[in-house]
Amino acid sequence: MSRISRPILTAVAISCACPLPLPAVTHEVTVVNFRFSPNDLTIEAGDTVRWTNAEGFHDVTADDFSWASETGFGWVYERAFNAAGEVLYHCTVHSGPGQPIQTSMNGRITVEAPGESPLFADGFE
Ligand SMILES: [Cu+2]
Repeated sequence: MSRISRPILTAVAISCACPLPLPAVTHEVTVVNFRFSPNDLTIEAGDTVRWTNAEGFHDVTADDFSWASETGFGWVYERAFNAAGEVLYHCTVHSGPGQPIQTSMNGRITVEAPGESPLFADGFE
């Protein structure tokens, strides 16, 4: 081993001791029977949600209208969510922004900050 390689290896080993972010995940939502299924998702920042319209004439549109799929039959739309917070969306054909997800064609995505764990979230609020 040369004189240079050991400090470099040490530096690499130290940097690798930091917790690594979880790999991004794609969450599937099916559009069927005038509903988003599931319509209430919790994901980590950086994850992707993919909506598949399996039935009917619909779209998926952010309640603040910052993004939207096409409107029609048989589309697939996916989007990554990188900022923590609550994202509300709806189908413009059958509902509107702010309608209840339980009874309307609306959905909610809760985006948690990286490393935020449900195990600890309750105890420190
Ligand atoms: Cu619809």
